[in-house]
Order: sequence, then structure tokens, then C-alpha cells
Amino acid sequence: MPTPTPADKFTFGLWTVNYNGADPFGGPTRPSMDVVHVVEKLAEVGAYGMTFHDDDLFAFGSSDADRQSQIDRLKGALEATGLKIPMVTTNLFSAPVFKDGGFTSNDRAVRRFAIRKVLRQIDLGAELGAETFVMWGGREGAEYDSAKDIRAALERYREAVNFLGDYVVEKGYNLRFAIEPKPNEPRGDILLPTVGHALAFIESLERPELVGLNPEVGHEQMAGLNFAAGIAQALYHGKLFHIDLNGQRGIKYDQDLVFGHGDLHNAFALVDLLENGGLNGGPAYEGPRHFDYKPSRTEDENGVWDSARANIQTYLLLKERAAAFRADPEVQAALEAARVTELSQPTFGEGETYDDFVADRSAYEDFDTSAYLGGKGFGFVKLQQLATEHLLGAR
Ligand code: 3MF
Ligand code: MG
Ligand code: MG
Repeated sequence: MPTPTPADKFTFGLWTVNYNGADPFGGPTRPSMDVVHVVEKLAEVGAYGMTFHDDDLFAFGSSDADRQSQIDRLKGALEATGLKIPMVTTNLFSAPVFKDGGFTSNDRAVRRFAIRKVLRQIDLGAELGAETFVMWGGREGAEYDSAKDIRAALERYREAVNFLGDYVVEKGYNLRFAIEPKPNEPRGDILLPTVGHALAFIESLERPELVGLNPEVGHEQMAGLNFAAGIAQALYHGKLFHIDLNGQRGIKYDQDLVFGHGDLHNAFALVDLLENGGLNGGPAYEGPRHFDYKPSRTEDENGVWDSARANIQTYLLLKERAAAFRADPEVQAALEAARVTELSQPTFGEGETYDDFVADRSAYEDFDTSAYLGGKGFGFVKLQQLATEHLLGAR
């Protein structure tokens, strides 16, 4: 099995390995673990860093003294293990006060409280050296169309994110924001439900350069979307600031399975994209490989750490498989035959004018479309089978 190194930048949310197994139908199956123990164990399994919501480290409503004591304990564990905190986030979803959202609650006092809660966590993140601040608006939404004025809610969302952007700039923090889309759960419908919705929203902000995405495998798949394709578009727009890796099997509740324990073909394409920049090259992803999963409620603590290692191993194995896929001369020939490489060629010639274009008879008048009936197959299936054989370790 491949061994992880800090350069792999594997990170885990404190809330992931520390998930106690509670679900809407049953209580916890595991006791909660102390943060110092979690940090030590994460270092042992080969993680580079950990991320956390404010409420993961100190309970909602903690006194300042209790909050500080937990921060100090975390800092001690980080120093002892060398683990980093590359990302932090705020919990605007667990406490009853957020039942109709944080930034977009119909209740204005809640909106003001939510933003103050975020400011505190931004300060802490900056102090711990985090470079990314994730915003997952799990309660920003509604169950009923009559309950939420969506345009007003988006305007309040914008107002909040613009304000936070001003805050980090004024404070001189080296922190960027990453919005995490999700279509539903816990709300019936959540605002900014997919990568595409969030990309459009970001462009409406006052400081769009400060705001990118933290897409999650399962969240896009809950909407029936192709995750690797969404990530390619996020990279294309320079907006892949962070990523949540996990597994999901189809359009259902958020399963948060181990990375790869879902659509393995798409996970293979994703790792190839993140590591190599995709089929035609292009900028790869350099940020943390962040696992946001839930160890199944059937597991004991040993099972928790086995599942943490499983995320890392699956990623590293897929990375090896993707490298083998790319290095295989048969794959290279199949990519060529499938004209995948040809898509990098601009459709227009250099300096080609409108007049040149319409004068080019080969583009239209002399173009033989009949040759495509029964001919000029692309061979995409052969190519995908080669990918499958590499994925299965048969090549
Ligand atoms: C829920 C999630 C969240 C976010 C987190 C921010 C609790 O489906 O994915 O995890 O990832 O709030 O990082
Ligand atoms: Mg999730
Ligand atoms: Mg997530």
C-alpha cells in the first residue's frame, strides 16, 4: 500500500472522524473523542492537517475561558504533531437559533448574530494559519416556496459575504472564502445548490477574487451531476479553492461514505484531473485533499481509523492508477484516435476573420456530413475500457 506524505496534503474535518454515529432515527453509537487524541491519531494515519467548525472544538455557547482552553489544547497538539490547520469553517446549522438559516434567516437578529459568530471564527482561523474559510450554508434555504423570498435571501447572502470580504482585507488576513454547494439536507432546498449556481453568485460579489468553491463529491452527486466535470469547470474558472472528498451512491440522502466507496470511475477521473490537470493537461489542483466523510455508525473506534486510512489509500491508489493510465502508449493512441487531443485546437485559425471563415468552403459547402453516417467513430468506449482496466489494476 502506498504511504502518505505531508506533500500529499491529506486533511480531515474534526467533525468527520469524531462523528458519533447519531442519525435522524437513532442516537450515538460511539463516544465523542477528545481533540488532542484526534490530532494525534490523524498524524498517525498520515494526515497533513485538520479542519474544524468553531462548535467542533468548543461547544456552542461556551464561556470565553472554556473556548480559550480548548484552543490552547489544540495548539499544543498541533505543535507536538506538526499537523496544520489549512481551513476553518463556522457552524451556522446545529443550534436551534439557525433553524431558518444564518446569513439568510428571515429573522434579522439571527443574521446579525450569525455574522458575528463567523467573524470570531475568521479571527481564530487567521491566528492558526488557515488560508481557506469554508462557507456551507446547510440551513440557508426552505421547505416551502411561500416561506422564503429567494431573491431577498440571495441579496442577504451577498451582503454577508461582501461584509466578510471587507473584514479580511481590512484585517490583512491571508484568507480566501470557499462556498460549499449542496442541493438539500438539512433544508428541503438549499440556496446555491450546485457548483454552477455558486459560480454565478460569486461573480455578483464585490470581491469575486476572494471567493471560490469547496465542492463536495456527494453533494453534486445528490443532484445527479458529474462531480469530475463540475470540478473541471471550477478549475477552468480558477475557482477550485478547496475540495471535500467522499463517496455517495446515487441521488439520496448525503451518505458521506469513504472516498471511492461510490462512483469509482468518477473518482478515478477526479484524481486524474486533480493530479494531472485532465486529459489535455492544464492546471492541476494544489490545495488540500480534504476528506469530509462519516465513519459508518456500525464502526467502533478502530473502524473509525480504518476508514480514515481507507480514504487516503483509495486516493493514493487512484493516483497510481491514473499515472499508469496516462503513461500507457495504448491509452495515448486511443486518446489520439478519439480526438480528445484535437479539442485543444482552437476552432478558428489564428487571425481568421469572419470573411475568411465564410469564404472557407471546406467548413460548409464542401464538408461531407454523409461520411459520419456509419463512419468516423470516436472509439470512446474502447478508451473507457482502457481506463477501466487500469482502474482494476489489469494493466
Ligand atoms: C454537510 C457538509 C458540511 C460542510 C462543512 C464545511 C458538516 O453536508 O458537507 O459538513 O462540509 O460545514 O466544511
Ligand atoms: Mg456533506
Ligand atoms: Mg462538506
